[in-house]
Amino acid sequence: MTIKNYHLTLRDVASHDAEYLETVFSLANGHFGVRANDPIMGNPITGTLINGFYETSPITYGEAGIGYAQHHQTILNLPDLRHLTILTEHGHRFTKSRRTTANLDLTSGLLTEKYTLETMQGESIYLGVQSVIGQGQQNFWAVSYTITPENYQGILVVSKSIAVPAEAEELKSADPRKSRIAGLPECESDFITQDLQRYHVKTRRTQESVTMYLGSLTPNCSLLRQPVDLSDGRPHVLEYEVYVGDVGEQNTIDPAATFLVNSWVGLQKDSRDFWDDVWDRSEVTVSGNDELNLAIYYNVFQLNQAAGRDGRTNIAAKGLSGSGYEGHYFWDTEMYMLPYFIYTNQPMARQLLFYRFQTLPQARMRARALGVDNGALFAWRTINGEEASPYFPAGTAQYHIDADIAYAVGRYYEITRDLDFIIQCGFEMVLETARFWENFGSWNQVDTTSRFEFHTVTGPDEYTALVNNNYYTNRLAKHNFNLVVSLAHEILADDPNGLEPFGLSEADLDVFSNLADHVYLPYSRELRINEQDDSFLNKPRWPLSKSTPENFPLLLHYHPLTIYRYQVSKQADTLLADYLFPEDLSLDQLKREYRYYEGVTTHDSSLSRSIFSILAARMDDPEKAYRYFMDTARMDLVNLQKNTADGLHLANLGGSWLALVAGFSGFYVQDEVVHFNNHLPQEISELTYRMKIAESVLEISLTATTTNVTVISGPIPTYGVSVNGEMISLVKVS
Ligand code: IFM
Repeated sequence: MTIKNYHLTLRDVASHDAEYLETVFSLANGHFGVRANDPIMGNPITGTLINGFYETSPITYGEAGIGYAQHHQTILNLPDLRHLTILTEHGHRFTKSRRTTANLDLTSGLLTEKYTLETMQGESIYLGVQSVIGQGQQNFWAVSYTITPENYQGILVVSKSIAVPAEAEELKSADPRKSRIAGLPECESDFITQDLQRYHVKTRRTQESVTMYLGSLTPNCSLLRQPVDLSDGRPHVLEYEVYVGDVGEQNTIDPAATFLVNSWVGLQKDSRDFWDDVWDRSEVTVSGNDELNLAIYYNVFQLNQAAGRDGRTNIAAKGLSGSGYEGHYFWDTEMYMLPYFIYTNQPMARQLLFYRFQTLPQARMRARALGVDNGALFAWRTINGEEASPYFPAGTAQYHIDADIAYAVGRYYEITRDLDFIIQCGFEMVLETARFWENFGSWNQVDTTSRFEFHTVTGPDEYTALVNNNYYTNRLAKHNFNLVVSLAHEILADDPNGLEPFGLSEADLDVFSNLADHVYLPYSRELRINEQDDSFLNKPRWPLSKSTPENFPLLLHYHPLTIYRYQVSKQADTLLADYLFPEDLSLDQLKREYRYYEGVTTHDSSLSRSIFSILAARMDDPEKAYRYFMDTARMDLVNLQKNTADGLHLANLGGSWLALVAGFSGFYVQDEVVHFNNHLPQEISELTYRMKIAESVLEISLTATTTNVTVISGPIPTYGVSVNGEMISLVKVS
């Protein structure tokens, strides 16, 4: 398979909203992200975001309650690294700027843009901007400006510095998806030499700090008031590099020496090497539709840009492309984005899971705050592991997050057999979450049946809150109980005393097995479908057919209590469980459920459509799957949710990969057998992608009539492979 030379460009780039462009063309490397702000106009609020660098402030409640989350955690908006000031020799400043082209090379990570600049007096020049972010060298970002005369051919005075941001006003928005503004941090800036600036930023409450350096890479070029003579009519190039330190890093680097090593060309190579490796492991080609192919390439690109790689950080709901949702990590990671990493890059998946592990102490404290004296409850939304959701009905009440994390640990182990990780970290998470379920649920005797139930819970559907027995939650809790038992047996098989450090006996395992067997899963005999919860099907239906597009998303137009009283879903809920556990239900039941829940779902959440696409494919309705997939694949490129300006929808990006892999190619793993089932829609003539399972890179290629799976590198796998229901033997291609 040849890696195509994919570039993201937008037609009529100048007609797009500036903030939308800033997000879409943002560059990131898991450590920090640089929004593609106009270098002249800038963006007064947001420019650079560092993963996990946040400020706290007390949450003020009108009416507080015991155990409510105490502190906001808000990612810091750091200075705009792309900003440049240009004056004519007469002191006329170029204040008007028009972006005429933008081109993001997805195979190298190089962003190339062109602008036309103008002073109030009508003098104009062209500005070319190329920028790249270090991928191996994760502390670096570099930019090259090319200035060319238009009607102005005199001397220019160019200045570049990291500017201390102005205090931004708190946003007055009723949109809960937008970020709050963190208070201004302490900032210090000095010029070590005329071509090297140091900028130090420290949060006031958390007392965390980061040091940045800005250096000129152009010989004899001062950062401030550098003259550039355009009278020769030729383009003039100025190159700069920025070092963005790690959070809390001691100031031990020698930036001048480091900058010499990481030249502009060096950083481009560093970036290209990284992307070569990514595409080698996870290339996806959708033939027959270039636009779609580009979209999926872009999504995979952005997933890789967003993911924290150090085990200390994770993937924010908006990645590092915007400050929406305050830079918080949600269940989005485990259920929507982690699968991509589990099946293409296991060391990264391990790091993302490790992040959760190191928040276990906070999760234990959270469980205590909820009156549970054994077990752990992970935060619904967080950066530092503490709960940061001030609205518990759609926050802490979504305690399915515990089982989501356990589920992800299980999926990781299934494919890696990484027992070391399980013993060191994974098992403790699965055990502590199982203990939470054991303590938070309750037994209920109904006629002759003993049921283990979970009351007052919010499932993934955030338009239905604080109900009893959410099907998704209960099904995932049941899985959590089963998983603790099966992983315990893996540990015991390795070491008969292996459970001692966890204070666990075989009798405890019997308790978990018994709980798993008795978790109640609501089912409607009348409709012959799984019920979203005990009350959902009894509520009046929201009159979706009478609602006009202006009424959506409902969360921006109606009080939660209005929405909660109706049978209306924001996103896939019961269907999400059906996707995760295909063995649970017959195709007929799936079809009934799909029809029913599709009729009450608004897809107001970006986490919804990908799941509807996957299940439509499984139901052999590839055309419907394709329609949902189109929305999923291009969500941010077409600004479908109308808030891409606040950042990309990372869960959907992961979901779009899943829609191809789990949907059109019917991939799932069960009982050590990897299954592929061809559900390709006619709009796609061929789908080819790569995945890494255990030590083998597989290439899967589907057309309307063929399904081929080959080993590209690594050993022939020991696990079974089933294609369209038949077990096959894999061969290695050289
Ligand atoms: O985690 C999601 C949730 O499921 C729907 N609202 C947005 C959150 C962050 O993406």
